[in-house]
Amino acid sequence: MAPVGEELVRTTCPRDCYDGCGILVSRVGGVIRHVRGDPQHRISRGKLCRKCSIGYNGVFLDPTARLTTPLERVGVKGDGRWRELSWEDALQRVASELLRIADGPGAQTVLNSHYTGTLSLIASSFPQRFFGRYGATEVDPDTVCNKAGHVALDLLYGASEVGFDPRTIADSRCVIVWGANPSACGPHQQEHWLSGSPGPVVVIDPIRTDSAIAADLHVQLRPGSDAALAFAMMHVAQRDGLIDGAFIARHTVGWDELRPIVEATDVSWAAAETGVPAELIERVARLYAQGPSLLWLGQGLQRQPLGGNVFRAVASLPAVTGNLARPGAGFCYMNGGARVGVDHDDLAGAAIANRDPPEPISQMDLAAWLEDPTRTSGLITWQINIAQSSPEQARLRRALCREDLFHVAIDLFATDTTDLADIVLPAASFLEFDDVVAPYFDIAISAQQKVVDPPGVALPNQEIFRRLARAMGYAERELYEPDGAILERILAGSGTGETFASLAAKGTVEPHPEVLVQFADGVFDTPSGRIELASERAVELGAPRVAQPWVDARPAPGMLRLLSPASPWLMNGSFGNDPKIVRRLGPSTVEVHPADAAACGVVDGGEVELVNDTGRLRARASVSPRVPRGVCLMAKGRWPRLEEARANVNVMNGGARSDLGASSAVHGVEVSLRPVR
Ligand SMILES: Nc1nc2c(c(=O)[nH]1)N[C@H]1C(S)=C(S)[C@@H](COP(=O)(O)OP(=O)(O)OC[C@H]3O[C@@H](n4cnc5c(=O)[nH]c(N)nc54)[C@H](O)[C@@H]3O)O[C@H]1N2
Ligand SMILES: Nc1nc2c(c(=O)[nH]1)N[C@H]1C(S)=C(S)[C@@H](COP(=O)(O)OP(=O)(O)OC[C@H]3O[C@@H](n4cnc5c(=O)[nH]c(N)nc54)[C@H](O)[C@@H]3O)O[C@H]1N2
Ligand code: SF4
Ligand SMILES: [Mo]
Repeated sequence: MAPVGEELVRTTCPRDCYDGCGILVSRVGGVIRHVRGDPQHRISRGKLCRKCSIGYNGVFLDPTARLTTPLERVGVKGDGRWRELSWEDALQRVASELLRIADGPGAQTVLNSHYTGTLSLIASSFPQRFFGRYGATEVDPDTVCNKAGHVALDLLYGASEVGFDPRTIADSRCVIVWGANPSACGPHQQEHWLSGSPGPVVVIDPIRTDSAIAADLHVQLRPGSDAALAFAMMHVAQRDGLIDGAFIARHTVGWDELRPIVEATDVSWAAAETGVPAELIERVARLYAQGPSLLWLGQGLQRQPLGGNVFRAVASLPAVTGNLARPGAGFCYMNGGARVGVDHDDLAGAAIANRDPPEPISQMDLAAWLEDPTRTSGLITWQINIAQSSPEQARLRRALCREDLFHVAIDLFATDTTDLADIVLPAASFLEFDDVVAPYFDIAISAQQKVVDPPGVALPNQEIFRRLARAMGYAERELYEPDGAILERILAGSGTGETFASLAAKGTVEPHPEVLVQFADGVFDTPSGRIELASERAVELGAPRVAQPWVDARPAPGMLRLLSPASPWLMNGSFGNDPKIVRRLGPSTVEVHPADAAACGVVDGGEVELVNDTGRLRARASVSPRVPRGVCLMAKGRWPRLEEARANVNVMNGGARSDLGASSAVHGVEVSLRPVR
């Protein structure tokens, strides 16, 4: 029975997740009783995922776990002694340091490092107005996650954030999930969308994930061999007359260059390279090519040394087989805010940005930049936990300890990154301010509604940067625009006719009542105006004109390829400090195939050490046939500060970059494994 005085508040989960769940919060006497899925929401259907149902009712509501007031370090970096400051004093201190740096070595020596702690539109983009005005060097956010895929799709299709409309699955006859793991990363899409596929579901993943188990076909290939598989599939389609010549002629350029490579691709060669039986390749190729088929391009797929080439090869499939521009067909990497009319440049203040902004740097270079006083004097980290998520963890940690690096960290919690800052600023959580969310799989727009006041004096990101702008003495009105005005503009742009209040009452609105057909207009924003199977721009980026059937070299004897994708219990690092989640996670574990375990002398449950040139880490071995030979698996996102070794999997990540976009190739890391006696 509902308690007396219960109010229900509808809101939205703003995490970096395919689902975009609707939430219903129960509040009594101004205090949150519980946070649950909204039963009326088409995706969440009354249930949050396992991590959020724990974390949003656990650490997110625990004021003793949250940062509640600005802090200034008093001891040496990292020794954990702090002094509380008022907002005014904290922001005065930040402003005077930033002005000192701008007058001395230059604003470009301050790095702006941020990512997707929240994806609500104002909180994630408004602070960019400040950084543009100041002239800081941006640490290109997507380079730690999905940049190679964006660049590859942009080369081919002139767009990477225009995906299929998921509702078109009703018209499809086959869905391929290629290098994504919705069972962990989009659990509601797995349970309610993928499971409703009218045709067979194919999962292409080296790991036997829960998505692979639930699929009709699991193609368990070697990591980094996907381009060979894609070429073999195109070969089968071409050989069996399943190529769409009319579509190719009308909408593509470069088939004449791609075709000879496709024709020369030998299916048995691809079978040997990928480790996938030739009959299975043939079967999946025909299924896909006959269509109409959907192709979900995962982010795990491109976090590879040749991730850009892999993506170009796989993403050529829809064009060559005509699985595009018709119902039930298309590909999806993600659907960007522009699909619901969001003007990102406007939100991020492009109009007031420095005319000649410094070149962004790759997250892969973060440690090298931060350890170099001639290149960096300052660092502002907001909604990112670099000491958890970035490569070269030990080197980065040493760089963050530089006493002459002025570091401001903004977060909800004390993290490994805030631990090493000079000034720590407390951010409000999504339950504590109004905003709007545009999910990146479904084409929808949702309200994030304030439920309670923030703990202590915590503030939303955007308000922190408004106050900082004032402390800097900046005049541009864009730096002070209130949330209400921005919300109104976003909603006007969405064409939904909603006000914030009406959207909040509904939770989520899908602006297009009819199911969209991807690229129905046949317009592609490439130099030729067509899909560029061959691309001169690729050559300018140092890549071949057309995708190639290239395969990563196998690990040297004694080495295993270490995959570190998402954990179903964590959202990147978020919730890694929730006591219940920590218990569920148990000790740090590495999964390894029985044959490799035997070869390394490793036993199930035994303690092992993972070693490579970048670092080493101890873990508990879990011997499992879920993982293929030559591969080991350790999820991302544990908090170094809660581990005995003060490190997580990224201590072994050397920061190698992919072939396109200077993006992370973390799934190419190799390690050796040995038992600890
Ligand atoms: N629970 C949970 N959900 C999340 C996140 C989280 O941390 N936890 N993170 C969010 C974020 S930031 C992102 S970017 C998305 C990512 O979500 P996804 O797009 O699903 O990507 P990943 O989980 O990184 O990896 C997906 C799969 O790629 C596989 N893979 C690795 N190498 C290869 C390869 O060479 N070939 C193929 N075919 N597959 C390969 C991995 O085994 C893994 O199962 O998830 C979001 N959702
Ligand atoms: N080994 C390995 N490493 C990886 C990956 C991998 O596959 N393997 N994946 C990479 C990928 S895909 C990604 S996206 C990155 C993610 O890396 P990060 O972005 O560093 O992920 P989190 O650790 O979740 O850090 C987000 C922080 O934002 C905070 N936060 C949440 N909401 C707010 C807010 O409103 N305001 C502010 N100021 N802070 C907020 C959270 O408390 C949290 O500390 O990790 C990358 N690292
Ligand atoms: S993280 Fe994803 S699955 Fe979990 S509640 Fe949020 S939107 Fe839903
Ligand atoms: Mo990501």
